[in-house]
Amino acid sequence: MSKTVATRPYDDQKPGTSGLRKRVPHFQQPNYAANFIQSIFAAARVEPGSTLVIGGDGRFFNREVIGLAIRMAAANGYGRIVVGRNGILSTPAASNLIRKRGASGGIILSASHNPGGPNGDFGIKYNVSNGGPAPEKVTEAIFRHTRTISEYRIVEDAAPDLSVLGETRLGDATVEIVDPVSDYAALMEELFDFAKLRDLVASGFRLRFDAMHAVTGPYAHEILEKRLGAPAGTVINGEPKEDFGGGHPDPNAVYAAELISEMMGPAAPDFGAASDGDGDRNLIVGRGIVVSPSDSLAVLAANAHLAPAYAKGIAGIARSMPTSGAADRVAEKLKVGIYETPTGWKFFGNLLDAGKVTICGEESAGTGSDHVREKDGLWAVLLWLNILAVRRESVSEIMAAHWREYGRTFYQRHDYEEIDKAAADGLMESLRQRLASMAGQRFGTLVVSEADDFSYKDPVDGSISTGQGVRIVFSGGSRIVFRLSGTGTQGATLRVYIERFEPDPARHGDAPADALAELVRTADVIGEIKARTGREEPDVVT
Ligand code: VG1
Ligand code: CO
Repeated sequence: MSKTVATRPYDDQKPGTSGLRKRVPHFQQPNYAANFIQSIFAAARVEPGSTLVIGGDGRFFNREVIGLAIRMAAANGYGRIVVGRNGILSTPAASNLIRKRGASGGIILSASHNPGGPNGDFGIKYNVSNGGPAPEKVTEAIFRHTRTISEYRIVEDAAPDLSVLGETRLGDATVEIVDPVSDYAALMEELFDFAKLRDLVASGFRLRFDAMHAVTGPYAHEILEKRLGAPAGTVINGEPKEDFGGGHPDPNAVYAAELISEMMGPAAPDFGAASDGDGDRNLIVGRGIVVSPSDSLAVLAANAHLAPAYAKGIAGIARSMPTSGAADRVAEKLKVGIYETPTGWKFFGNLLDAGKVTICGEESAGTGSDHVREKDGLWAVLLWLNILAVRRESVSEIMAAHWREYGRTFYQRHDYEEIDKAAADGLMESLRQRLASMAGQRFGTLVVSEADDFSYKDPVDGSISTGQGVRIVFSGGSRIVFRLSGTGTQGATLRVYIERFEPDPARHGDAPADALAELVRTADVIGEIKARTGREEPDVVT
């Protein structure tokens, strides 16, 4: 029934911030995907008969790799393989399913916010039994295995039809095709006050959700339109497409411009939101206001108690290092712990499992809680709606009140995409070499108080992650962070994160570009960005 196929290693299968991501043609090389999947199974070392969850964001090449993964799982000792119908599972829904089914792990086929299609991006990510992305010791073991792999195992039979719900036998395993939405929607009903949300919607409150032709379409149709009663048409771009309709499923000002322009216009609904390719990110837009993700994290943490699941309060907050300090001031006021982790959701898993934190977030439009072990786009939308349903204020009123209470942290991230890899490495290396002499240096009115290369010691398992981004802090607390992306597939992407705290309410209405102008200029001086990359401007400002 099953056979062993000889293969040879590839040298470039090192997982990045969130799994292995490459262009589709790269993944289509002989045995490229099979090698990586076999290496996952080798590193996972699961008990025979365990359950594995498989799903993806519906992008081009998903079906082929899902069929392959099912056949390989059946030959590698799994007893039950749970797959979303048509291979669809949003990342948070996959995380939920892993937890709910007591699975030993899950394979998620996605390149998240990266574009899809025959020449777009593809990705494979492994999540462990808590439902969260594999920690670094597992991704390192996967990578080690990819370097020496010589064979993989696969059953000879074809994988079952992914469109038919129910169970079939494949080799010694049972393959179960499940509805991708129902368990997730049930979880959302447990967390939030759906009766109150229905009242809000029935009161004439208007919302718009842009699924960007990605995985959240079916979830948003079911939850927002069917269960909450929002009119048909509330969800736009709600049909998942293999190439995301030619778009870039990244919910930010550049790629969700259609939603944002509607929200800034005269007939704007009360609330707008968008999610990314695999459904774990969220963009929140009020009438006339785009909420910065770092601020959204702070507002959600400060108001979470208004939703049933968090009525008893939160245990703590975790944010990735480049995320602004807005959440820190909320934690201080709530007298709960605040943790600063490297970029990527995998670093939140231990803190959530240990009950040290309830809410986590990243500046890259990811927020989530202990309900799963991934960031969760629709969860953030529903928590916002639950807060709005209780407070009955507009998004801009909520933001203004939040800034009055906590002060405002102006924030921007500047991305320089597909720059020359050697230039990017050189820029970071030069910064690292200058770190020791940086303190005390003056740039215009700014004086450097501290500079370092962020490293993190996990407070639960003691593991250490180094080289996680260069931080330059100025007296007064303003900050510039430089790091290279770990999710790109072409060249290098430089991310420059800039923030400044403003306590004065009279200045809270300033435009972020004005509030941050001196820091932006200084980032170029210190980072030598123009000189080293040849770029005059960032490609994306979020
Ligand atoms: C980016 C974001 C990071 C996020 C990661 C995965 O990583 O900055 O915050 O966790 O994408 O998100 P990087 O290394 O490119 O900066 V997703 O929605 O792609 O799963
Ligand atoms: Co994503």
